[in-house]
Amino acid sequence: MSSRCTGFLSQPSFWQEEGDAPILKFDFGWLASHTDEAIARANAWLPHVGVEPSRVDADTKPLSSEGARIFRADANRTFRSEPNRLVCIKLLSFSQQKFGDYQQSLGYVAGLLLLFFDPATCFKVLTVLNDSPKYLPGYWRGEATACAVDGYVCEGLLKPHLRARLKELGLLPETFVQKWFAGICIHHLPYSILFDFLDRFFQHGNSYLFQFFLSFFDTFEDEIMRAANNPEANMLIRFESAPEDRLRQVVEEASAQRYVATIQSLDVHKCRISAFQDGGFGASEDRDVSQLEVSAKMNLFTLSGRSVSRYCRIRFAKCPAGSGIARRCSSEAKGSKGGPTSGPRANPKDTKGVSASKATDFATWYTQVITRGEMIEYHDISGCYVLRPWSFFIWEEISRMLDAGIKDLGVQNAYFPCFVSQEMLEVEKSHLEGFAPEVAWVTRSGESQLAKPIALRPTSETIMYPFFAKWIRSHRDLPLKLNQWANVVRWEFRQPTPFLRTREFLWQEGHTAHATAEEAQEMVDAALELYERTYTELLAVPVLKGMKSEEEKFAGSLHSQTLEVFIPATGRGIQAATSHHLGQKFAEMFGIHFEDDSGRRQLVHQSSWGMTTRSLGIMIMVHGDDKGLVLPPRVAPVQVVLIPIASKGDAAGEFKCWQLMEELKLHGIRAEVDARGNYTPGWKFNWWELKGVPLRVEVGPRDLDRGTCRVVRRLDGSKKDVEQSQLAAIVRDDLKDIHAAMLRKATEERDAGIAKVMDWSEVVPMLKQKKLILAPWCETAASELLIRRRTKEAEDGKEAALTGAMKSLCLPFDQPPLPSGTKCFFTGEPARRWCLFGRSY
Ligand code: 87F
Repeated sequence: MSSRCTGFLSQPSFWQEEGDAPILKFDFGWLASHTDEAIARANAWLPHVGVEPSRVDADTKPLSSEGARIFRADANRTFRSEPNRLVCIKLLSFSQQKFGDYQQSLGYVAGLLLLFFDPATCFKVLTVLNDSPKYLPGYWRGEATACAVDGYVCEGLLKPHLRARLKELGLLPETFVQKWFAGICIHHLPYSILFDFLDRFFQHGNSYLFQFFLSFFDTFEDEIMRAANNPEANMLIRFESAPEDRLRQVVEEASAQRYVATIQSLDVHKCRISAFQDGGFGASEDRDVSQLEVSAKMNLFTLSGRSVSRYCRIRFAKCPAGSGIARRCSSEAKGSKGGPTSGPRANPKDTKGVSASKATDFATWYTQVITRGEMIEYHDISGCYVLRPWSFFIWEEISRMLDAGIKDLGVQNAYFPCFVSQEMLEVEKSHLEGFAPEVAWVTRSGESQLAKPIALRPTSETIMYPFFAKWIRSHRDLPLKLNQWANVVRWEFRQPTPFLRTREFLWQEGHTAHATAEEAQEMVDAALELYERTYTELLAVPVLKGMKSEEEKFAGSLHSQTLEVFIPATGRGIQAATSHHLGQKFAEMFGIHFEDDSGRRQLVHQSSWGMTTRSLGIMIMVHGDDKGLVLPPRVAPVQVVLIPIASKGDAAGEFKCWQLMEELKLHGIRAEVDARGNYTPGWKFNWWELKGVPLRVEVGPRDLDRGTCRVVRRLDGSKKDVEQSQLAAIVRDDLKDIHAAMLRKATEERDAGIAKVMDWSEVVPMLKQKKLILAPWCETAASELLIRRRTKEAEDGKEAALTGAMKSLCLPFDQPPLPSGTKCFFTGEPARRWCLFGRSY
C-alpha cells in the first residue's frame, strides 16, 4: 500500500527534525511504525471532502503584524524545523485571510494536515470543513459562535442528571466542544485511536462528533457524576485520566446504531437555532416561550401566530450586532397590549422617501438621502453634523481596514493633544499659507480671557514635530512612524456640505520620519496604495492616482500625491485622500536631526498622509440613486434584511425569517429581520431601499410551502427565488458579486466622464457636459492660474451654466502616451504630461 504523501512526512529528514514536534505529542510512536498506513488513511479522507490533492500554492497577502505574532507562536508550538514552521505560518495566514479571523483549533487541524498534504491541499480541506454543513460549518470564523452553539446542542442531548452535574462542576459545553469538535481531538486522543476517530469523522461528518459525544458520556457517566471538582472533570474531558482501551471503546461505540439513529432523528440545524437562543440568552420565565422551546427542540414547531411572534421578539430582539431595528420593534411591541400585530399603526404617509432627482436637483437629492437615510443630523452650529449610527458604522469599517493596513506598514498609533500654541503653529508661517483664516482659536475660559489664545488642531504637524525633534537622536531612532485617529477643526467659510466640507471632521493622519528620501517616498507610495485599496475594495469607488501640480500641492511639501474621484452627477472631481513627501522642510523648521552611522548630523526626511470622513460623502454621491442610498456590501451595517410577507394571523413567515437570519449570522453575514407589525411590506421595501441595504429577502406563504425565499438586489432591483437551504451560500456570493458590479458601474461612468482634450476651445463645452478634462499640459504655474481665471470668467459671464473654476486635479500616474511635439492645450508650449483638470469640491 503506497499512497502519495506531499506533506512533511515525505521529508527525508522528517523524523530527525520533527521527531519530538509538539504536533506529535500524542503520537507515542505509532506514526513512525505505521507511516504508510497513516498516509493511505489520510489520503482516503480527501474524497469524502471532495478535495483533489494539488500542489498549486496561491499567493498570500502580507500578514498583519498581530497575525504574524500569533501564527509564529502557534507554528512554533506545532513544528520544530524552521522551514516547516514557515510553511505552517503561511497556511495559517492564508486561512485567516479567507475566514476573516483565526481560531487556534484551526492551527491544530492545519498542523496535522501538513504532515500528509501540501499547503494548498490542506487549505482546501480546511475550507470544506468550514463551509460544508456536513463538517464544521462556520468554525473557522472569528467569532466562536458556531462551535459554541454546537456545544449547546450537545448539552441539550445530555441526560438531565448529567447536564445538571456539568452545571454544578462549572463545565461549560464550550470546553469539550472546543477540544473534541473544533480541535477534532488532535491534542487529546493518542494517534493510534485518533486515526480511527478521524476516519469516521471524515466519512460521516459532524454527525459522528455528536455520536462520539453521546458515547463518551455513556461510557464515562459514573466518573463525571463522581468528579469532585472542575479540574477533575476537565481531566476526564481531556482524556488525561482515561485508559486507552476505554477511549478506543468510546470511538468505536460512537458508530453504534443507537447513536446513529439518535442523531439522524434530529434536525441539527433546527437544534442549533434553538440552542443559539437558549445558550445565548438563558431561559425565560414566560410559559408560552418555554413551551415553544420544548417543541422546537423536538423539531415540532407548532406555529400558532401570536405566540411565535412574541417568542421571536423576546428572543431575537436581544440579538447582538443588530442595526437597532429589532430593538425598536421590541419597544413598539411592549407598548401594545395585544401583541405586535395590533401595535400603534404608523401613518402610511410617514414614508419620508427621496423625492428629488439625483440628475436634476443634486443638492436637494443629497440632503434628502443623508438625512432621510439616517446618516446625518444637522447641528445648530453651521458646518457641524451628527454622524448617526448608520454612517458611523461605515466609518468604523473604513477605519478598521485602514488601521490594519497602517499597522502592517509598521506604523504605530499614538494620540497627541488637540490644542496647539500660537508659537508652535507659527513656527514656519509659509506652510500655513492660505490656511490661517481657517484656524479656530480658544480665547476664553468661563469669563476670563486666556493669557494667550490657543488653536484647535487643523492638522497636527506643528503639534507632533516638536516631539519628533525630542525623540529622534540617532539613526537608530529611525524610522519613526506614527499615526493618530482624531478629529480636526477647520473653520471653513465656503458653503458647508455634510461629509465633504465640514468644520469638524474625523480622520487618520500618518506622520513619519526617515533617514533617507527613498524611504520617505516608499511610505508616501504605500499610504496612497492603502487608500486606493480602501476605496476600491471596501467602498467600490474607482480612484485616479496622481501627483498634485505645484500650485495645488500642500505648501509644506516637496510634492503631494493624491487620489481623485469623479462624481458623475455633478461632473466634478473630488480629492479623496492625500499623501505628502515633506522632504526636509519641516525637519528644518522644527530641528529634527539625527546622527547618521558615520556620526554626521542630518535632517530627517518626512511623509504625512491622511484620509477622512469625506470618504463617506464620496461613496454616497457615487453610488446613490433616486430611491436613496446604495451601500457597498462590505460596509453596509445591514447586508441583508429579511421581510416576512404574512398571510392573515400566521407568523410562520416571520419565524422562518428569524431562522434564516440566524443562519446568515452564523455565516458572518450582517442580517436583520424587519418584523414591525405596524408597517406594510411595501412600506418596508421602500424604507430599506432608502437605507441602501444590498439585499432584501422576502418570505411569503408560497415560499413557505415551497421551501424558498425571494432575494432582491438593491443595486438593480433584480429578483430571484432561491432554496432556503442555499440562502447563506447564495447571499455570500451575491454580496461579492454586488460589490464587483458596483465598482464596474462606477468605473464605466468615470471613464465616460473624462474627455481627452487637445485644444482649449473644447474645454468649456466639455465642462458643461459635466466632464473632467484630460489634456496635455506645459505644467507652468502661470498657465494654471490663467486656466482658473478663464474658467471663472466663463462662469461669471455669459457661460452661466458653469459654476466654479476649473483647476488641475492631478497628473495621473497612469499616463497615456504623449507623442513628442505634443502642445499644451492651453499655452501651445510643449506639453510635459497629461493632466486631469476639472471643477472640484
Ligand atoms: C487648515 C488650517 C491650517 C490643510 C489646513 O494633508 C493648516 C492646514 O496644514 C494644513 N488645512 N493643511 C494641510 C494638511 C497637510 C497634511 N497633514 C497631515 C495632510 C494629511 C495629514
